[in-house]
Amino acid sequence: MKIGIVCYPTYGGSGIVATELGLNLAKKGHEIHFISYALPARLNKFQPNVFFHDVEMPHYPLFEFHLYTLALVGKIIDVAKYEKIDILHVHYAIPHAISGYLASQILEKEHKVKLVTTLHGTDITLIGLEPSFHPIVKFSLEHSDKITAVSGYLKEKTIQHFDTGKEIEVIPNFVDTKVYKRIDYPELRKNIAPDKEKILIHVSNFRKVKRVCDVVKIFAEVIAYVPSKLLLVGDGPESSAAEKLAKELGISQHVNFLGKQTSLIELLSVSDIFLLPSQSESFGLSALEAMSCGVPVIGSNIGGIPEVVEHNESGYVAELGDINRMAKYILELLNKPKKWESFSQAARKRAVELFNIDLIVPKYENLYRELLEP
Ligand code: GMT
Repeated sequence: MKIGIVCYPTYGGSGIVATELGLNLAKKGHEIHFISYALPARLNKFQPNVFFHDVEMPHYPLFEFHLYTLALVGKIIDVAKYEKIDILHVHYAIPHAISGYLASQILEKEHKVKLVTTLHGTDITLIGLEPSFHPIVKFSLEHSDKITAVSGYLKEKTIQHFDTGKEIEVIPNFVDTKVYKRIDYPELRKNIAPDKEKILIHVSNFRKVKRVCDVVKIFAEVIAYVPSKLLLVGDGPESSAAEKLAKELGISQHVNFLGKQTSLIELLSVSDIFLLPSQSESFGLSALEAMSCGVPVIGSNIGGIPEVVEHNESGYVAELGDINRMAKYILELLNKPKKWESFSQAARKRAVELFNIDLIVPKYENLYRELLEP
């Protein structure tokens, strides 16, 4: 099949899912055309059957604001027409779904394209609820040929807020468990934790919803009992607040701000606990990648997190903002090596058995095929 994939190119989970999906489909022989305003973060090396189309932004003094939605429509039309795309798969509804719809309508007489919209989270639970966006999201969902959501939670939220009457298929996010696996990196572990401290890790885009300051507060409670180090991977609006807090709490020498990193597998492999105390999370892809590397997850009991992390098996979930409880859960695992080992194995097993790329990508392939059936 010839598939166009529209996504955000940044480090966000929706862009990562879209990119990994496209790369895997390309390996299976499909022709994949990524369409975005920059090269997606994980599309950093040559692969056969993979093409990238840059959305160029026209500048004109009259336009005080960028007209990205329209520039994207133009690029989709161009790519769909000349590359003969069968399926246009847009990730994150705003504005991709409405751009996809407009492009397919404009093209209708010349070339038919089926539109698949995958919902990722705040496109439904936050931004999509803005009064000016709500009718557009609702319309674009009603006019998508297929809608998918990355968790049961997100499906329910979509029905609740948008009531389109259309079927929504849950296709969970996935991880390549052959790539994301725990490997020994003794040198790296020694560099980070020279006195055999435990290692806690958090990976995100440091937006407010990720509650990075909670991560620092939880760590402050843990380090009071167990010598540990905290790795903060990623960058975003909350970085400086988290840094300031670590200084105020007198623990900054044990907190490593690593910024955006590409070698996640190494860092996850040397980590003992992954922290995700978010206040909004439709799935929690970073938690799944950690689990695949055998890292138990401590997170909040919200959104799709409990669908990924099985409480008391592969990690623990606690009420949002319950720093005390999350710290207690971490200490429980750090102080009991046998328990940690069984959680680590359960986390890996869950990733392999439920969320492995080889199980999930065929679900998208089947969905595309069904849409193309005459
Ligand atoms: O929804 C967002 O704000 C952004 C989006 C992203 O691009 O990172 O994150 C969402 O999609 C991820 C991939 O499906 C999920 O793992 C995240 O849980 C989800 N974020 C939220 O729901 C806040």
